[in-house]
Amino acid sequence: MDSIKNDIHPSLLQRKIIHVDMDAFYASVEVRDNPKLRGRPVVIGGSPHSRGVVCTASYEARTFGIRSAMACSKAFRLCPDAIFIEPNFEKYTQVSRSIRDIFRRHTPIIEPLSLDEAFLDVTQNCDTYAVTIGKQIQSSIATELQLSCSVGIAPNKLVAKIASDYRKPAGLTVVPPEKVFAFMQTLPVRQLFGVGPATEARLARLGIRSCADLIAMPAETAELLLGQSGLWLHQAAHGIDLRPVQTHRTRKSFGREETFSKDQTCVEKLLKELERLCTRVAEDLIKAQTRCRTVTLKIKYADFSVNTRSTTRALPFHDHRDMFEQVRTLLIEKTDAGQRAIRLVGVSASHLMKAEESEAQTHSTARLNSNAHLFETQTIDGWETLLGP
Ligand code: TTP
Ligand code: MG
Repeated sequence: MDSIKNDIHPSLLQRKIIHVDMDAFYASVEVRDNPKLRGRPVVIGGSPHSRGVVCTASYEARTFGIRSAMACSKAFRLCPDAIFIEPNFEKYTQVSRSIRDIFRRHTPIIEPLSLDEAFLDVTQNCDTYAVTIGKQIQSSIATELQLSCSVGIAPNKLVAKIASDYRKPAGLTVVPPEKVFAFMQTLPVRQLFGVGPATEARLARLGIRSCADLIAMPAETAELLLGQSGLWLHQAAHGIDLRPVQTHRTRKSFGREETFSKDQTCVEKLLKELERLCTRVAEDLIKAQTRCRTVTLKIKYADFSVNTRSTTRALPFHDHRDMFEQVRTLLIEKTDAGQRAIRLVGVSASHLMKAEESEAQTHSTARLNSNAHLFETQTIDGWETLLGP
């Protein structure tokens, strides 16, 4: 990795990536459609007296400390004058499609990350500078959709995404290959892809707060301290990311969750809601012509602490009843349901298999082993334990 410090890493000379992220997306769409809201603190989420959380807030509302994922009641306490608006997902999906149409004028290599952000690979656009494309996109979005976005341009996805967040709103930040290393030096580790609050705290306990701290240590030390993810983090801290822009993202999971209007301790009521969620997830799986080998139960207790428990099987789950039976077992055996109040429950399905693929596997496995249930595995605190014979 030392060569990176002196020379430009070869991977930084291979791609030109643009990351576009809309500014205060849901809020900006609502303000656009109701000019009376312009300049006012706007919060998208439930009503201030509901138990919902804030999806996003206009920049005016952010000056009061209101942030995404904050309880609406807290947002109301911070700014009683804020205007609270229910999200209109259909509308945002429609706007998101129009934004993608604008991207497509410049390249077919687009990887949407959510409704409001995407990576574009413009390596092949040899006759136009990436900066020019970034500015054209900002200008089209402003004139055609009356919305603003921030743009990051860099030799890879990691740096482009950090760059788009560097100057918001309506910013455009370019990090050319020769500036990547210096740019990364200045950043806190939290900016690296995959570093959430838990990893950030773990790194801080090891004295690692900035990318510069990671850069200062040999890769072997990072691996020794943090395992496999230490190597990725060490590389990322240098601004190296080899991931291509992926145009076809295959879905990895389907999930549904519900926040109760009142914290729940009654196990029967929890089970009733979980049964409903299993039915909805199973419907989603059928629509996508897929089946799952893992079901995960998510519980958020009244104190907002979250607990997930899952079961993975060698063979896919049959239907919503099969999933629900497993979820019921997880709830009763692996959570504090009934003893601690619960705010939210969720069910998700992962380890997806195409329906026909799972049919083929079911038949071949059935021939090998009629006691397939003995191959169930269970994930406990991240460790896979074989519950087999
Ligand atoms: P973000 O891009 O994270 O936020 P933003 O576009 O509102 O603001 P910024 O200018 O900082 O980019 O998320 C895009 C949209 O996704 C956001 O408008 C609402 C939704 N969202 C949620 O519903 N819940 C969340 O916790 C977050 C972070 C976003
Ligand atoms: Mg955004």
